[in-house]
Amino acid sequence: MAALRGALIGCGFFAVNQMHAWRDIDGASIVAICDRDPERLRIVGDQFGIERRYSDAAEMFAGETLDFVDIATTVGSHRPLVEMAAANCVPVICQKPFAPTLADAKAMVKACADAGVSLMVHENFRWQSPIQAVRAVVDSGEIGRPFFGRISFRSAYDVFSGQPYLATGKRFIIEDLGIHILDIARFLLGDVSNLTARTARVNPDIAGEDVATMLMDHEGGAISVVDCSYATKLATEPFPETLIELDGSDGTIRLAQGYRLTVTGKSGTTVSDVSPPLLSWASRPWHNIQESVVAIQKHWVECLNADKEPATSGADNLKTFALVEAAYAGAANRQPVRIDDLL
Ligand code: NAD
Ligand code: 89V
Repeated sequence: MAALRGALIGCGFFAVNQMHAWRDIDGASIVAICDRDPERLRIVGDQFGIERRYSDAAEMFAGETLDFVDIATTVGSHRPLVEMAAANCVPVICQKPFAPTLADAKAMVKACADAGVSLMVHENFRWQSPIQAVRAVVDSGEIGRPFFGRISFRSAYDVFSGQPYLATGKRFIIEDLGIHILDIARFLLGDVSNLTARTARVNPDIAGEDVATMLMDHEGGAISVVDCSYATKLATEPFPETLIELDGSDGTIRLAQGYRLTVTGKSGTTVSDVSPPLLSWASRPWHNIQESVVAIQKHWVECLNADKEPATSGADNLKTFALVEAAYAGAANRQPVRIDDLL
């Protein structure tokens, strides 16, 4: 089968990981790139040997024959670019956060559905190998029926040096990072019916909230706590590890700092190291995230070739995005939010 011809829009901080991943994946290659910043276009074009370069996405769609487009710009441009892909009948991957609002996200899903093009949100955290390892244990039935989960991300890592825009938005940790952790909660425990949230801003130098605590009812009966902080100074900085506690009717799972997975279940207790591999182009501590980028992009190629809906399709991601909206609304009025009312 001929390799799928892809184009990348947005050649910034994170797109470099996506470009490395595309280079590692058989069956797809990036044939054109686009960025409105000529310096970023030059840096990424030269690094990855891409000759076909555009400063305008509309010109790129007009000038290229593409099997898919990979949008790695920041959130403000996601809706027009996804709608442009749909109008050109080009299947599309869009970075998280998918949209500024749930109404925008719904319109983007509809535009792609109406055009009959596949849409995947680059929601990669659930593709991290330690998270996949936890899900495999749940699926094995070893701990029985999960009734409680705590999915936790607490850190004081300086994310602002690489991504300065994170310091300036009115929304910060839930929209940027919590969205991943809420998606992991859905991935492990299923869809959510109700959410209660509290937020705080500890760092006085940023505009948005940097601490969020959420309590959720899952439709299958489990309860989870999702807690996120960028104001938590620890003896050993855990960034970017997500720590997990799951209690089930027959046992427990603990994913602890240092990628240590302890399972106590029907067959006793096992402790294993589920550290992600360090890919040749990856760098610690980002290697966990970097490996998941390869995994989600491989999944996209498999889905496109098999005409299958991706795990984090636009439609699926609306259910994660609704949790983000619910968390902000619920934290503002200190009331629980019913998720069905948003979808
Ligand atoms: P960035 O600002 O470094 O890069 C964005 C690039 O897009 C810039 O070079 C900018 O010039 C370009 N751009 C913006 N609008 C454009 C348009 N209309 N046409 C062409 N180019 C345009 O941002 P970043 O830190 O790389 O983040 C990009 C996205 O990736 C964000 O949505 C962010 O949340 C997400 N992200 C995801 C992960 C993850 O693990 N999934 C990690 C970091 C960032
Ligand atoms: O994964 C992300 O979306 C990043 C970071 C881990 C820094 O929050 O923005």
